[in-house]
Amino acid sequence: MISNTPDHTNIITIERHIFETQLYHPEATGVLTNILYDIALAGKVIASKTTRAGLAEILGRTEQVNVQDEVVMKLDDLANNTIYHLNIHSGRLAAMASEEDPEVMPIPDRYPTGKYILLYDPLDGSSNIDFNIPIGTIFAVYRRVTPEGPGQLVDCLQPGRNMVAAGYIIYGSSTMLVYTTGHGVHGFTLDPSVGEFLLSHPNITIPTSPKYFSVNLGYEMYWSKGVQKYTSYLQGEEGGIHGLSLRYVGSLVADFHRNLLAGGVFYYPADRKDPQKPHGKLRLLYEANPLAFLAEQAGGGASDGVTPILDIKPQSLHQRTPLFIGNKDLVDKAADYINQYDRQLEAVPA
Ligand code: P6P
Repeated sequence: MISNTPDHTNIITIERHIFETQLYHPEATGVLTNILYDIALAGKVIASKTTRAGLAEILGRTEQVNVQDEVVMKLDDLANNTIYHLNIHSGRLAAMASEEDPEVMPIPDRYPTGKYILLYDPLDGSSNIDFNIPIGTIFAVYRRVTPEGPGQLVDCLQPGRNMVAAGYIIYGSSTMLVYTTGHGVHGFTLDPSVGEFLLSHPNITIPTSPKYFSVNLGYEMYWSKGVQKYTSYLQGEEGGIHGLSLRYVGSLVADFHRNLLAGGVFYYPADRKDPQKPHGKLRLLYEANPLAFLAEQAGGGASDGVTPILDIKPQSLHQRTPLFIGNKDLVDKAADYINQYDRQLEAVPA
């Protein structure tokens, strides 16, 4: 006997949801939908490894150092290769670029090329792997701008406003995939018993009253005066906002996810701590842009302290940017303090 009780009608897989969202795009040919399927599959593979990292001897460091001059963790390497090899042959992409690889990765001649570009951070926060702290995959999808053939650097250096999809997979107490194609933000939780991402958080919007602010206060001495004043404001000093708690995991996806669901602001400002990284630590293409698309789609905002992240024209593949992201009024307040106390921030590559 067919029933229409919620138990039976509420099982919405990510495949069904992406397909139904695709209906907003009459010109869509299903290719973007299939790219998102493939990312979800990569997430399932990576999740299966992260939940066994302690047992499967894939904890710890490889001998490699990546283009960011960071030691590559074994799980980083596995995640990077999983996403690459699940997408390289599909005929849906013209190129990929990974936070772990120095150059653009065009589709080799032996495979068909498609019309999309995939930029990804395979496993952000990987330095936390050994401590069982949530980590995440972050991705952004663009249409290519070159007419044909293997994708090129110019296809990857598009402003974030051109993104057609973005999201992240967080490997925490549960594995969740959160994505947008420009029609709201939607969260899916992996049900390990059936191996499917099931809709658990439809139409996520950032709560209007924030609960948290997230920043590494250990670096306060290195910040500009405007950012120091902003931080005092968030702590209730000098007529500031009262009642915010400080939560900082040190894993961008975990910090962003908490603020997305509970309300708050995360910021990683430019600092004088590392002369090699005058614009802060986070990457524009693989971290700031996709999360900024999600934040704006959830009713929030994201800037480099002055300029909306999605308006920045990237100059280089691994460009870093300061990042203020979360409740729009809190992001805008940062700009007020920075404009009042600091010279104009430059959103140019490090
Ligand atoms: P810090 C992790 O290494 C990461 O790239 C982000 O996930 C995180 O937000 C940030 O760095 C933490 O950096 O300097 O506070 O340890």
